[in-house]
Amino acid sequence: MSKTVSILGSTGSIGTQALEVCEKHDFKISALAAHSSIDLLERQARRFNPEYVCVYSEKKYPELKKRLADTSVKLLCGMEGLCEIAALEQSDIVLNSVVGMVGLLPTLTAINAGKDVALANKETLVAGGSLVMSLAKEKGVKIYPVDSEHSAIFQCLQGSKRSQLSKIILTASGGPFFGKSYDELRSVTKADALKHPNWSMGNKITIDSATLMNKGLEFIEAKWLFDLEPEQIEIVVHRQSVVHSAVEYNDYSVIAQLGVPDMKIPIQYALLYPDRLECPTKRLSLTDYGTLTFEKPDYETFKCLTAAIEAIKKGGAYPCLVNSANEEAVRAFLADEISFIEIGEIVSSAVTHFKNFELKCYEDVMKADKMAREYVTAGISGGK
Ligand code: MN3
Repeated sequence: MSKTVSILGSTGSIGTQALEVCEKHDFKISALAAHSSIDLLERQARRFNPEYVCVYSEKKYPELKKRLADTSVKLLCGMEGLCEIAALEQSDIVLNSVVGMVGLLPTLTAINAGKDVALANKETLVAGGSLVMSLAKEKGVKIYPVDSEHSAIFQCLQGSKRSQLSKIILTASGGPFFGKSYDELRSVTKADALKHPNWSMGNKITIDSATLMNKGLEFIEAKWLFDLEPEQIEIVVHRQSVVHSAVEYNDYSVIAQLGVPDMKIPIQYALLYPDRLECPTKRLSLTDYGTLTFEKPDYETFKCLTAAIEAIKKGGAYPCLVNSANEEAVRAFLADEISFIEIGEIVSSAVTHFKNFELKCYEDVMKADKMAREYVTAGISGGK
């Protein structure tokens, strides 16, 4: 049952943990791609011996080329390289864990090439959900969710009739600022926002967890992955991150998936599906936790969450517009250009600012992306 895997985003948090899983199960790595961390990428290339390596940053290409000169690795770069890797003949599955909108085209390319995709890139479904899901259906390609919540839902759907599902319960850790008032959020710093209670992740997703935008994006992803109406998705704050999500059927049976908060479990399920073998992580002890709590989210304080749900209800270009507005706002926050609460203000304003349109092709998605980014950067440099 050994598989051949291509990993896009191999030096990030998901990518490095995926390599641990692949090593544990003797999977062959056909290709590795990363944005610009060439020290780690070089080490990974030497250790896993992929046929192809891609560095997205063209500036880093010459240096990595020099360093890998003594190996047989074929070095690629840029979006062209990412897409070449996404479509490799020899790969059984493509893990897409790149961060941001950059991930959409490689996903579409992999699907077009008939490759199953283990999907950790949120933007793929948030911005291009209708395109991606209809193309996957047309090509008979499977999309395996890697995110812990969506993996949990996917696991809870096994062995039951999808037509008898009544709703899903998407759990949220609540992030580092759960319970704070809007006023209290005015003074939070970058360092506060980068401290997540349960998960260790990249900077972008850690800020998204603090604003709860992450849950908003996951709400949108769940809608596309599981073909749901927004009304069928309930968000519940669960501080311990042990129940990774749940589903409710027509008989009101609720089935949940539990485990320690470690991404290796959902990564492994996506790569090994339907097999369940020992995972390089800890076992869950319910008695060590003792108490699990569940609360309603605060939609007034966490404006990003409300905006994302509003966006998917409106449909069309809106999910893409709010996602891109958020990416720009988070970039500006990390660059000390705006305060924490301004992220929410910017994202909420993006849900009302634009005239809606349909996303019929990749170019439409790029157009919406550009519109939202220009709107946000103009607002910031104009003294927002
Ligand atoms: Mn998640």
